[in-house]
Amino acid sequence: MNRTWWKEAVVYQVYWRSFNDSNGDGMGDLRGVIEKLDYIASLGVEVIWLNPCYTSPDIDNGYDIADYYGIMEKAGTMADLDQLIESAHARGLKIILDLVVNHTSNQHHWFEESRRDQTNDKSDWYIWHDGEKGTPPNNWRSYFAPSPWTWDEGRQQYYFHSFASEQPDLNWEQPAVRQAVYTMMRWWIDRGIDGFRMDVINLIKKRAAFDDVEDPFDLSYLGNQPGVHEFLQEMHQEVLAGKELFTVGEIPFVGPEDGLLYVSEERQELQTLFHFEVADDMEEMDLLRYKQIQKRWYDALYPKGVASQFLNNHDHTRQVTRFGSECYRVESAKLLGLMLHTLPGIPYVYQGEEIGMTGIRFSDASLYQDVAFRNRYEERVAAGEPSGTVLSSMQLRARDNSRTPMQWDDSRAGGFTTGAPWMTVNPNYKTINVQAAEQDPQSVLVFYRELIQLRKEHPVMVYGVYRDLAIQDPYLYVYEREFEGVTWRIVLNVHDEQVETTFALPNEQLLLSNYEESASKILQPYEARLYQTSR
Ligand code: TEU
Repeated sequence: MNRTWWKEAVVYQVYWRSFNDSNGDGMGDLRGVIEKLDYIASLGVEVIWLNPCYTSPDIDNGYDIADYYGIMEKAGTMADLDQLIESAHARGLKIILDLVVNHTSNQHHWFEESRRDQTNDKSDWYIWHDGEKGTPPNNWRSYFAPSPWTWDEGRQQYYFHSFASEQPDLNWEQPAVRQAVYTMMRWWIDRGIDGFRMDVINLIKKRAAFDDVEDPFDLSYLGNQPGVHEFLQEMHQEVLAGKELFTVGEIPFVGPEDGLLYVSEERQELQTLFHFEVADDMEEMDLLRYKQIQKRWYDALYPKGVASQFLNNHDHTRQVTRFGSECYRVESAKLLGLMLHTLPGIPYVYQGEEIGMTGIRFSDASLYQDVAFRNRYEERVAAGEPSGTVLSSMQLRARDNSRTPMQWDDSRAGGFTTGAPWMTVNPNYKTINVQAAEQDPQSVLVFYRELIQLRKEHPVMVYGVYRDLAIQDPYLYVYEREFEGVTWRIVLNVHDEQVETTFALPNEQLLLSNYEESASKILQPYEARLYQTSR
Protein backbone atom coordinates (compact mmCIF):
# COMPACT_ATOMS: atom_id res chain seq x y z
CA MET A 1 0.00 0.00 0.00
CA ASN A 2 1.63 3.28 -0.99
CA ARG A 3 1.98 5.95 1.67
CA THR A 4 -0.02 9.17 1.31
CA TRP A 5 -0.97 12.03 3.61
CA TRP A 6 -4.69 11.30 3.69
CA LYS A 7 -4.18 7.71 4.84
CA GLU A 8 -2.21 9.07 7.80
CA ALA A 9 -4.78 11.73 8.61
CA VAL A 10 -7.37 11.93 11.37
CA VAL A 11 -10.55 13.77 10.37
CA TYR A 12 -12.50 16.01 12.78
CA GLN A 13 -16.16 16.47 11.90
CA VAL A 14 -17.54 19.94 12.62
CA TYR A 15 -21.33 20.14 12.72
CA TRP A 16 -21.06 23.91 12.74
CA ARG A 17 -24.63 24.66 13.87
CA SER A 18 -23.87 22.89 17.16
CA PHE A 19 -20.19 23.74 17.45
CA ASN A 20 -19.83 27.37 18.59
CA ASP A 21 -22.08 30.44 18.30
CA SER A 22 -20.09 33.64 17.72
CA ASN A 23 -22.97 36.16 17.61
CA GLY A 24 -25.34 35.05 20.34
CA ASP A 25 -28.24 34.08 18.08
CA GLY A 26 -28.32 30.58 19.55
CA MET A 27 -27.05 28.94 16.37
CA GLY A 28 -23.48 27.88 15.75
CA ASP A 29 -21.79 29.59 12.82
CA LEU A 30 -18.65 29.74 10.69
CA ARG A 31 -17.09 32.53 12.73
CA GLY A 32 -17.66 30.32 15.75
CA VAL A 33 -15.61 27.61 14.04
CA ILE A 34 -12.84 30.14 13.31
CA GLU A 35 -12.79 31.05 17.01
CA LYS A 36 -12.10 27.38 17.86
CA LEU A 37 -9.49 26.54 15.22
CA ASP A 38 -6.68 26.59 17.79
CA TYR A 39 -8.62 24.04 19.83
CA ILE A 40 -9.18 21.83 16.76
CA ALA A 41 -5.50 22.11 15.82
CA SER A 42 -4.54 21.22 19.42
CA LEU A 43 -6.14 17.80 18.92
CA GLY A 44 -3.53 16.96 16.30
CA VAL A 45 -6.05 16.21 13.56
CA GLU A 46 -5.18 17.03 9.95
CA VAL A 47 -8.57 17.44 8.27
CA ILE A 48 -11.83 19.19 9.16
CA TRP A 49 -15.03 17.85 7.57
CA LEU A 50 -17.53 20.73 7.62
CA ASN A 51 -21.20 19.79 7.36
CA PRO A 52 -23.18 21.73 4.71
CA CYS A 53 -23.42 25.52 5.18
CA TYR A 54 -24.67 26.37 1.66
CA THR A 55 -27.81 28.42 1.07
CA SER A 56 -30.68 26.25 2.22
CA PRO A 57 -34.22 26.48 3.63
CA ASP A 58 -32.79 24.09 6.26
CA ILE A 59 -35.49 21.43 6.13
CA ASP A 60 -32.78 18.80 6.65
CA ASN A 61 -30.17 20.86 8.50
CA GLY A 62 -28.44 22.01 5.34
CA TYR A 63 -28.71 18.81 3.30
CA ASP A 64 -31.36 20.52 1.15
CA ILE A 65 -29.30 22.95 -0.86
CA ALA A 66 -30.92 25.86 -2.69
CA ASP A 67 -27.67 27.42 -3.97
CA TYR A 68 -24.34 25.56 -4.07
CA TYR A 69 -22.56 28.91 -4.54
CA GLY A 70 -24.04 30.67 -1.53
CA ILE A 71 -23.79 30.46 2.27
CA MET A 72 -26.79 29.93 4.55
CA GLU A 73 -27.43 33.19 6.41
CA LYS A 74 -27.52 31.49 9.82
CA ALA A 75 -24.02 30.08 9.13
CA GLY A 76 -22.53 33.43 8.08
CA THR A 77 -21.13 34.73 4.79
CA MET A 78 -18.89 33.58 1.97
CA ALA A 79 -16.22 35.87 3.42
CA ASP A 80 -16.51 33.91 6.69
CA LEU A 81 -16.01 30.63 4.85
CA ASP A 82 -13.08 32.07 2.90
CA GLN A 83 -11.55 33.17 6.19
CA LEU A 84 -12.20 29.77 7.77
CA ILE A 85 -10.41 28.04 4.88
CA GLU A 86 -7.49 30.48 5.06
CA SER A 87 -7.23 30.31 8.87
CA ALA A 88 -7.41 26.51 8.84
CA HIS A 89 -4.66 26.32 6.22
CA ALA A 90 -2.54 28.72 8.28
CA ARG A 91 -2.69 26.08 11.07
CA GLY A 92 -1.86 23.19 8.74
CA LEU A 93 -5.48 22.00 8.77
CA LYS A 94 -7.24 20.92 5.56
CA ILE A 95 -10.95 21.53 5.01
CA ILE A 96 -13.28 19.17 3.16
CA LEU A 97 -16.84 20.24 2.42
CA ASP A 98 -19.96 18.11 2.24
CA LEU A 99 -20.88 17.45 -1.40
CA VAL A 100 -24.65 16.89 -1.52
CA VAL A 101 -25.48 16.16 -5.16
CA ASN A 102 -27.87 13.25 -5.05
CA HIS A 103 -30.58 15.86 -4.49
CA THR A 104 -31.13 19.57 -4.06
CA SER A 105 -33.68 21.61 -2.18
CA ASN A 106 -37.07 22.04 -3.87
CA GLN A 107 -36.24 25.74 -3.63
CA HIS A 108 -33.18 25.39 -5.86
CA HIS A 109 -33.72 27.40 -9.06
CA TRP A 110 -32.94 24.25 -11.08
CA PHE A 111 -35.98 22.55 -9.56
CA GLU A 112 -38.14 25.65 -9.76
CA GLU A 113 -37.43 25.73 -13.49
CA SER A 114 -37.77 21.99 -13.96
CA ARG A 115 -41.21 21.87 -12.38
CA ARG A 116 -42.54 24.73 -14.56
CA ASP A 117 -43.57 22.41 -17.39
CA GLN A 118 -42.47 19.31 -19.24
CA THR A 119 -40.55 21.10 -22.01
CA ASN A 120 -38.17 23.60 -20.37
CA ASP A 121 -34.38 23.21 -20.52
CA LYS A 122 -34.29 21.65 -17.06
CA SER A 123 -37.44 19.55 -17.45
CA ASP A 124 -35.37 16.36 -17.09
CA TRP A 125 -32.88 17.57 -14.48
CA TYR A 126 -34.96 15.77 -11.90
CA ILE A 127 -36.83 12.45 -11.91
CA TRP A 128 -40.42 12.99 -13.01
CA HIS A 129 -42.98 10.23 -13.48
CA ASP A 130 -46.48 10.15 -14.94
CA GLY A 131 -49.20 8.86 -12.72
CA GLU A 132 -52.50 9.54 -11.10
CA LYS A 133 -52.62 11.95 -8.19
CA GLY A 134 -52.98 9.90 -5.02
CA THR A 135 -51.50 6.75 -6.54
CA PRO A 136 -47.67 6.88 -6.39
CA PRO A 137 -45.84 5.04 -9.19
CA ASN A 138 -44.61 2.26 -6.87
CA ASN A 139 -44.53 0.98 -3.31
CA TRP A 140 -41.06 2.26 -2.41
CA ARG A 141 -40.35 4.25 0.75
CA SER A 142 -37.87 7.08 1.14
CA TYR A 143 -35.48 7.56 4.04
CA PHE A 144 -37.69 10.29 5.45
CA ALA A 145 -41.19 9.64 4.12
CA PRO A 146 -43.66 6.82 3.46
CA SER A 147 -43.21 7.39 -0.28
CA PRO A 148 -40.36 8.81 -2.42
CA TRP A 149 -42.99 10.26 -4.80
CA THR A 150 -44.59 13.68 -4.39
CA TRP A 151 -47.31 14.94 -6.75
CA ASP A 152 -46.56 18.32 -8.35
CA GLU A 153 -49.67 20.28 -9.34
CA GLY A 154 -47.66 22.43 -11.74
CA ARG A 155 -46.42 19.57 -13.85
CA GLN A 156 -49.24 17.19 -13.05
CA GLN A 157 -46.56 14.56 -12.46
CA TYR A 158 -44.75 12.92 -9.55
CA TYR A 159 -41.15 13.73 -8.69
CA PHE A 160 -38.76 11.36 -6.91
CA HIS A 161 -37.00 12.05 -3.61
CA SER A 162 -34.87 9.57 -1.66
CA PHE A 163 -35.26 11.74 1.40
CA ALA A 164 -37.81 14.43 2.27
CA SER A 165 -40.23 15.76 -0.34
CA GLU A 166 -38.32 19.03 -0.06
CA GLN A 167 -35.23 17.20 -1.38
CA PRO A 168 -35.91 16.19 -5.02
CA ASP A 169 -33.32 13.81 -6.48
CA LEU A 170 -31.24 15.06 -9.40
CA ASN A 171 -31.33 13.07 -12.64
CA TRP A 172 -27.71 12.06 -13.16
CA GLU A 173 -28.57 10.48 -16.51
CA GLN A 174 -28.80 14.04 -17.85
CA PRO A 175 -25.22 15.03 -18.86
CA ALA A 176 -26.00 18.69 -18.21
CA VAL A 177 -26.71 17.83 -14.55
CA ARG A 178 -23.36 16.11 -14.22
CA GLN A 179 -21.53 19.00 -15.85
CA ALA A 180 -23.27 21.48 -13.56
CA VAL A 181 -22.09 19.44 -10.55
CA TYR A 182 -18.53 19.22 -11.88
CA THR A 183 -18.46 22.97 -12.53
CA MET A 184 -19.57 23.60 -8.97
CA MET A 185 -16.98 21.21 -7.56
CA ARG A 186 -14.18 22.95 -9.53
CA TRP A 187 -15.42 26.32 -8.23
CA TRP A 188 -15.05 25.17 -4.64
CA ILE A 189 -11.66 23.59 -5.33
CA ASP A 190 -10.52 26.90 -6.81
CA ARG A 191 -11.75 28.52 -3.59
CA GLY A 192 -9.19 26.49 -1.72
CA ILE A 193 -10.98 23.50 -0.24
CA ASP A 194 -9.10 20.25 0.09
CA GLY A 195 -11.73 17.70 -0.85
CA PHE A 196 -15.25 16.45 -0.32
CA ARG A 197 -17.30 14.18 1.88
CA MET A 198 -19.79 12.92 -0.67
CA ASP A 199 -23.30 12.58 0.73
CA VAL A 200 -24.98 9.24 -0.14
CA ILE A 201 -23.01 9.36 -3.37
CA ASN A 202 -23.94 5.80 -4.31
CA LEU A 203 -27.58 6.83 -4.64
CA ILE A 204 -26.98 9.00 -7.74
CA LYS A 205 -27.59 6.04 -10.06
CA LYS A 206 -31.22 4.94 -9.87
CA ARG A 207 -32.66 1.48 -10.30
CA ALA A 208 -33.33 0.70 -13.97
CA ALA A 209 -37.07 0.22 -13.38
CA PHE A 210 -39.33 1.73 -10.75
CA ASP A 211 -41.26 -1.50 -10.26
CA ASP A 212 -42.62 -2.47 -6.83
CA VAL A 213 -40.30 -4.20 -4.38
CA GLU A 214 -41.02 -7.01 -1.96
CA ASP A 215 -39.92 -5.13 1.19
CA PRO A 216 -40.23 -1.33 0.86
CA PHE A 217 -38.60 -0.91 4.27
CA ASP A 218 -35.34 -2.40 2.97
CA LEU A 219 -34.17 0.81 1.32
CA SER A 220 -31.25 -0.83 -0.50
CA TYR A 221 -33.14 -0.37 -3.79
CA LEU A 222 -32.27 3.33 -3.44
CA GLY A 223 -28.56 2.88 -3.96
CA ASN A 224 -25.54 1.00 -5.22
CA GLN A 225 -27.09 0.35 -8.64
CA PRO A 226 -25.15 -0.80 -11.74
CA GLY A 227 -23.77 2.24 -13.50
CA VAL A 228 -22.89 4.25 -10.40
CA HIS A 229 -19.18 3.62 -10.90
CA GLU A 230 -19.24 5.08 -14.39
CA PHE A 231 -20.56 8.33 -12.91
CA LEU A 232 -17.86 8.35 -10.22
CA GLN A 233 -15.10 7.59 -12.73
CA GLU A 234 -16.33 10.43 -14.92
CA MET A 235 -16.39 12.75 -11.88
CA HIS A 236 -12.83 11.70 -11.05
CA GLN A 237 -11.66 12.28 -14.60
CA GLU A 238 -13.46 15.59 -14.97
CA VAL A 239 -12.70 17.12 -11.56
CA LEU A 240 -10.44 15.19 -9.22
CA ALA A 241 -7.67 13.61 -11.33
CA GLY A 242 -4.18 14.95 -10.73
CA LYS A 243 -5.14 16.96 -7.65
CA GLU A 244 -4.08 16.31 -4.05
CA LEU A 245 -7.70 16.16 -2.82
CA PHE A 246 -9.28 13.99 -0.17
CA THR A 247 -12.59 12.32 -1.06
CA VAL A 248 -14.70 10.14 1.20
CA GLY A 249 -17.99 8.64 0.05
CA GLU A 250 -20.96 8.03 2.31
CA ILE A 251 -21.84 4.61 0.89
CA PRO A 252 -24.80 2.83 2.52
CA PHE A 253 -26.04 -0.61 1.45
CA VAL A 254 -22.63 -2.08 0.56
CA GLY A 255 -20.54 -4.94 1.92
CA PRO A 256 -16.77 -5.21 1.51
CA GLU A 257 -16.72 -6.63 -2.03
CA ASP A 258 -18.89 -3.79 -3.38
CA GLY A 259 -17.11 -1.31 -1.13
CA LEU A 260 -13.78 -2.11 -2.75
CA LEU A 261 -15.16 -1.04 -6.12
CA TYR A 262 -15.52 2.52 -4.78
CA VAL A 263 -12.10 2.86 -3.14
CA SER A 264 -9.66 0.58 -4.97
CA GLU A 265 -6.88 2.96 -5.96
CA GLU A 266 -6.63 1.61 -9.50
CA ARG A 267 -10.31 2.36 -10.15
CA GLN A 268 -9.86 6.13 -9.71
CA GLU A 269 -13.20 6.83 -8.01
CA LEU A 270 -13.03 7.71 -4.29
CA GLN A 271 -10.17 7.53 -1.83
CA THR A 272 -12.14 6.09 1.02
CA LEU A 273 -15.69 5.43 2.18
CA PHE A 274 -17.94 5.18 5.20
CA HIS A 275 -19.85 1.90 5.10
CA PHE A 276 -22.87 1.37 7.39
CA GLU A 277 -22.75 -2.29 8.36
CA VAL A 278 -22.32 -1.06 11.94
CA ALA A 279 -23.94 2.39 12.18
CA ASP A 280 -27.12 1.44 10.31
CA ASP A 281 -27.42 -2.24 11.12
CA MET A 282 -26.05 -2.81 14.64
CA GLU A 283 -28.26 -1.37 17.37
CA GLU A 284 -25.61 -1.66 20.10
CA MET A 285 -22.20 -3.32 20.47
CA ASP A 286 -22.29 -6.94 19.30
CA LEU A 287 -18.57 -7.58 19.55
CA LEU A 288 -18.49 -10.90 17.71
CA ARG A 289 -20.33 -9.33 14.80
CA TYR A 290 -18.23 -6.18 14.96
CA LYS A 291 -15.02 -8.22 14.75
CA GLN A 292 -16.36 -10.19 11.78
CA ILE A 293 -17.23 -6.95 10.02
CA GLN A 294 -13.77 -5.51 10.65
CA LYS A 295 -12.10 -8.70 9.35
CA ARG A 296 -14.27 -8.93 6.24
CA TRP A 297 -13.63 -5.31 5.31
CA TYR A 298 -9.90 -5.61 5.98
CA ASP A 299 -9.57 -8.83 3.96
CA ALA A 300 -11.51 -7.37 1.03
CA LEU A 301 -9.89 -3.93 0.89
CA TYR A 302 -6.28 -4.32 2.05
CA PRO A 303 -3.93 -3.40 0.40
CA LYS A 304 -5.91 -2.03 -2.59
CA GLY A 305 -8.17 0.37 -0.70
CA VAL A 306 -8.85 2.10 2.61
CA ALA A 307 -12.04 2.28 4.64
CA SER A 308 -12.90 4.85 7.29
CA GLN A 309 -13.47 4.12 10.97
CA PHE A 310 -16.29 5.86 12.82
CA LEU A 311 -19.00 4.93 15.29
CA ASN A 312 -20.89 8.22 15.51
CA ASN A 313 -21.59 11.35 13.53
CA HIS A 314 -24.43 13.90 13.12
CA ASP A 315 -26.75 11.07 12.02
CA HIS A 316 -25.86 8.47 14.62
CA THR A 317 -26.04 8.82 18.37
CA ARG A 318 -22.91 9.26 20.39
CA GLN A 319 -20.74 6.18 20.46
CA VAL A 320 -20.14 6.06 24.19
CA THR A 321 -23.92 5.85 24.72
CA ARG A 322 -24.66 3.33 21.95
CA PHE A 323 -21.51 1.17 21.81
CA GLY A 324 -19.81 1.93 25.14
CA SER A 325 -21.24 2.41 28.60
CA GLU A 326 -22.35 5.56 30.39
CA CYS A 327 -21.60 3.75 33.66
CA TYR A 328 -17.99 3.51 32.46
CA ARG A 329 -18.18 6.66 30.37
CA VAL A 330 -14.55 7.74 30.52
CA GLU A 331 -13.12 4.23 30.28
CA SER A 332 -15.36 3.14 27.42
CA ALA A 333 -14.96 6.45 25.57
CA LYS A 334 -11.19 5.91 25.68
CA LEU A 335 -11.54 2.25 24.69
CA LEU A 336 -13.65 3.12 21.65
CA GLY A 337 -11.20 5.85 20.70
CA LEU A 338 -8.21 3.55 20.97
CA MET A 339 -10.08 0.90 18.97
CA LEU A 340 -11.08 3.24 16.12
CA HIS A 341 -7.58 4.74 15.91
CA THR A 342 -5.72 1.41 15.90
CA LEU A 343 -8.01 -0.51 13.52
CA PRO A 344 -7.12 -0.36 9.81
CA GLY A 345 -8.61 2.74 8.18
CA ILE A 346 -8.93 6.48 8.60
CA PRO A 347 -10.38 7.51 11.97
CA TYR A 348 -13.04 10.25 12.24
CA VAL A 349 -13.63 12.20 15.44
CA TYR A 350 -17.12 13.69 15.63
CA GLN A 351 -17.10 16.95 17.63
CA GLY A 352 -17.52 16.19 21.34
CA GLU A 353 -16.46 12.55 20.97
CA GLU A 354 -13.03 13.63 22.20
CA ILE A 355 -14.49 14.68 25.56
CA GLY A 356 -16.82 11.68 25.85
CA MET A 357 -20.07 13.56 25.21
CA THR A 358 -23.11 11.33 25.58
CA GLY A 359 -26.23 10.93 23.44
CA ILE A 360 -29.27 12.71 24.76
CA ARG A 361 -32.75 11.15 24.92
CA PHE A 362 -35.67 13.59 25.04
CA SER A 363 -38.73 12.53 27.03
CA ASP A 364 -40.90 14.86 24.94
CA ALA A 365 -41.22 14.09 21.22
CA SER A 366 -41.66 17.80 20.43
CA LEU A 367 -38.03 18.42 21.37
CA TYR A 368 -36.84 16.33 18.44
CA GLN A 369 -36.26 18.66 15.48
CA ASP A 370 -34.94 16.24 12.86
CA VAL A 371 -37.16 15.87 9.79
CA ALA A 372 -36.40 12.13 9.73
CA PHE A 373 -37.65 11.73 13.31
CA ARG A 374 -40.67 13.99 12.94
CA ASN A 375 -41.93 12.38 9.72
CA ARG A 376 -41.54 8.81 10.97
CA TYR A 377 -42.98 9.61 14.43
CA GLU A 378 -46.04 11.30 12.90
CA GLU A 379 -46.52 8.43 10.40
CA ARG A 380 -46.45 5.77 13.14
CA VAL A 381 -48.70 7.70 15.54
CA ALA A 382 -51.13 8.43 12.69
CA ALA A 383 -51.17 4.69 11.97
CA GLY A 384 -52.38 4.13 15.53
CA GLU A 385 -49.24 3.25 17.51
CA PRO A 386 -49.28 4.73 21.04
CA SER A 387 -47.11 7.86 21.01
CA GLY A 388 -45.16 6.72 24.10
CA THR A 389 -44.27 3.43 22.43
CA VAL A 390 -43.18 5.21 19.26
CA LEU A 391 -41.06 7.71 21.20
CA SER A 392 -39.28 5.10 23.31
CA SER A 393 -38.60 2.94 20.24
CA MET A 394 -36.98 5.88 18.44
CA GLN A 395 -35.06 7.54 21.26
CA LEU A 396 -31.78 5.63 20.98
CA ARG A 397 -31.34 6.07 17.24
CA ALA A 398 -32.89 9.53 16.78
CA ARG A 399 -30.41 11.68 14.87
CA ASP A 400 -30.92 14.64 17.22
CA ASN A 401 -29.15 12.60 19.91
CA SER A 402 -25.74 13.56 18.61
CA ARG A 403 -26.67 17.08 17.48
CA THR A 404 -26.79 18.75 20.90
CA PRO A 405 -24.39 21.68 21.20
CA MET A 406 -20.70 21.20 21.90
CA GLN A 407 -19.99 21.49 25.62
CA TRP A 408 -17.14 24.01 26.08
CA ASP A 409 -17.43 24.82 29.79
CA ASP A 410 -19.84 24.72 32.74
CA SER A 411 -21.32 28.16 32.10
CA ARG A 412 -24.87 28.61 30.82
CA ALA A 413 -25.54 26.56 27.66
CA GLY A 414 -22.15 24.92 28.08
CA GLY A 415 -20.42 27.97 26.68
CA PHE A 416 -21.90 27.20 23.25
CA THR A 417 -23.93 30.39 23.03
CA THR A 418 -24.85 33.49 25.01
CA GLY A 419 -28.31 33.26 23.44
CA ALA A 420 -31.07 30.66 23.50
CA PRO A 421 -29.51 27.49 22.01
CA TRP A 422 -31.30 26.20 18.89
CA MET A 423 -31.13 22.69 20.34
CA THR A 424 -31.28 21.61 23.97
CA VAL A 425 -27.83 21.42 25.54
CA ASN A 426 -27.23 18.09 27.26
CA PRO A 427 -27.67 18.86 30.97
CA ASN A 428 -24.44 16.99 31.77
CA TYR A 429 -22.48 19.91 30.30
CA LYS A 430 -21.82 20.95 33.89
CA THR A 431 -19.31 18.13 34.25
CA ILE A 432 -18.63 17.00 30.68
CA ASN A 433 -16.99 19.94 28.90
CA VAL A 434 -13.74 20.95 27.24
CA GLN A 435 -12.63 23.27 30.05
CA ALA A 436 -12.91 20.48 32.66
CA ALA A 437 -11.20 18.02 30.33
CA GLU A 438 -8.26 20.37 29.75
CA GLN A 439 -7.66 20.43 33.50
CA ASP A 440 -7.90 16.65 33.98
CA PRO A 441 -4.80 14.61 33.04
CA GLN A 442 -7.01 11.49 32.97
CA SER A 443 -9.61 13.02 30.65
CA VAL A 444 -10.83 11.52 27.37
CA LEU A 445 -9.50 14.66 25.70
CA VAL A 446 -5.94 14.11 26.92
CA PHE A 447 -6.20 10.46 25.85
CA TYR A 448 -7.41 11.40 22.34
CA ARG A 449 -4.51 13.80 21.90
CA GLU A 450 -2.10 11.01 22.86
CA LEU A 451 -3.80 8.62 20.41
CA ILE A 452 -3.65 11.10 17.53
CA GLN A 453 -0.01 11.90 18.33
CA LEU A 454 0.86 8.18 18.21
CA ARG A 455 -0.49 8.06 14.64
CA LYS A 456 2.02 10.71 13.58
CA GLU A 457 4.92 8.79 15.07
CA HIS A 458 4.08 5.18 14.23
CA PRO A 459 3.37 4.13 10.61
CA VAL A 460 2.29 0.71 11.93
CA MET A 461 -0.95 2.38 13.07
CA VAL A 462 -1.73 3.38 9.49
CA TYR A 463 -0.05 0.80 7.27
CA GLY A 464 0.22 -2.24 9.53
CA VAL A 465 -1.31 -5.55 8.51
CA TYR A 466 -4.19 -6.55 10.78
CA ARG A 467 -4.61 -9.84 12.57
CA ASP A 468 -7.44 -10.67 14.98
CA LEU A 469 -6.06 -12.96 17.73
CA ALA A 470 -9.32 -13.89 19.47
CA ILE A 471 -12.12 -13.52 16.96
CA GLN A 472 -14.42 -15.96 18.79
CA ASP A 473 -14.12 -14.24 22.17
CA PRO A 474 -17.43 -12.49 23.00
CA TYR A 475 -15.89 -9.86 25.31
CA LEU A 476 -12.23 -9.49 24.36
CA TYR A 477 -11.09 -7.77 21.20
CA VAL A 478 -7.40 -8.62 20.71
CA TYR A 479 -5.63 -7.78 17.48
CA GLU A 480 -2.20 -7.05 16.12
CA ARG A 481 -0.89 -4.54 13.64
CA GLU A 482 2.53 -5.19 12.04
CA PHE A 483 4.62 -3.01 9.75
CA GLU A 484 8.35 -2.89 8.95
CA GLY A 485 9.31 -5.06 11.90
CA VAL A 486 7.12 -3.26 14.42
CA THR A 487 4.27 -5.19 16.01
CA TRP A 488 1.54 -3.68 18.13
CA ARG A 489 -0.95 -5.66 20.17
CA ILE A 490 -4.25 -4.09 21.17
CA VAL A 491 -6.15 -5.76 24.01
CA LEU A 492 -9.67 -4.49 24.70
CA ASN A 493 -12.16 -5.69 27.29
CA VAL A 494 -15.37 -4.56 25.58
CA HIS A 495 -17.51 -5.43 28.59
CA ASP A 496 -18.69 -4.01 31.88
CA GLU A 497 -17.11 -6.76 33.94
CA GLN A 498 -13.47 -7.63 34.50
CA VAL A 499 -11.98 -10.51 32.55
CA GLU A 500 -8.76 -12.51 32.81
CA THR A 501 -6.64 -12.84 29.73
CA THR A 502 -3.42 -14.50 28.66
CA PHE A 503 -3.03 -11.80 26.01
CA ALA A 504 -1.77 -9.28 28.54
CA LEU A 505 1.92 -8.51 28.13
CA PRO A 506 4.66 -7.22 30.43
CA ASN A 507 4.16 -3.66 31.54
CA GLU A 508 7.34 -2.43 29.89
CA GLN A 509 5.77 -3.05 26.50
CA LEU A 510 2.71 -0.93 27.32
CA LEU A 511 2.44 2.16 25.10
CA LEU A 512 -0.98 3.40 26.24
CA SER A 513 -3.86 2.28 28.45
CA ASN A 514 -7.04 3.76 29.90
CA TYR A 515 -6.49 2.62 33.48
CA GLU A 516 -3.69 3.87 35.72
CA GLU A 517 -2.86 0.31 36.79
CA SER A 518 -2.52 -2.08 33.80
CA ALA A 519 -0.01 -4.69 34.88
CA SER A 520 -2.08 -7.73 35.71
CA LYS A 521 -3.68 -10.45 33.62
CA ILE A 522 -7.04 -9.12 34.77
CA LEU A 523 -8.61 -6.48 32.58
CA GLN A 524 -10.99 -4.12 34.31
CA PRO A 525 -14.36 -3.18 32.74
CA TYR A 526 -13.72 -1.46 29.39
CA GLU A 527 -9.97 -1.61 29.94
CA ALA A 528 -7.93 -0.96 26.81
CA ARG A 529 -4.24 -1.63 26.40
CA LEU A 530 -1.87 -0.87 23.56
CA TYR A 531 1.42 -2.77 23.56
CA GLN A 532 4.44 -2.64 21.32
CA THR A 533 5.57 -6.26 21.27
CA SER A 534 8.51 -6.03 18.91
CA ARG A 535 10.70 -3.52 17.18
O1 TEU B 1 -27.21 10.61 5.41
C1 TEU B 1 -27.87 9.54 4.77
C2 TEU B 1 -28.81 9.00 5.77
O2 TEU B 1 -29.98 8.98 5.62
C3 TEU B 1 -28.20 8.57 7.06
O3 TEU B 1 -28.88 9.25 8.08
C4 TEU B 1 -28.37 7.04 7.17
O4 TEU B 1 -29.03 6.71 8.35
C5 TEU B 1 -27.05 6.33 7.16
O5 TEU B 1 -26.24 6.88 8.04
C6 TEU B 1 -26.65 6.16 5.73
O6 TEU B 1 -27.45 5.08 5.36
C7 TEU B 1 -26.83 11.75 4.64
C8 TEU B 1 -26.53 12.85 5.63
O7 TEU B 1 -25.48 12.44 6.50
C9 TEU B 1 -27.80 13.14 6.41
O8 TEU B 1 -27.57 14.06 7.47
C10 TEU B 1 -28.83 13.69 5.44
O9 TEU B 1 -30.06 13.88 6.12
C11 TEU B 1 -29.05 12.72 4.27
O10 TEU B 1 -27.85 12.18 3.73
C12 TEU B 1 -29.75 13.43 3.13
O11 TEU B 1 -28.86 14.33 2.54
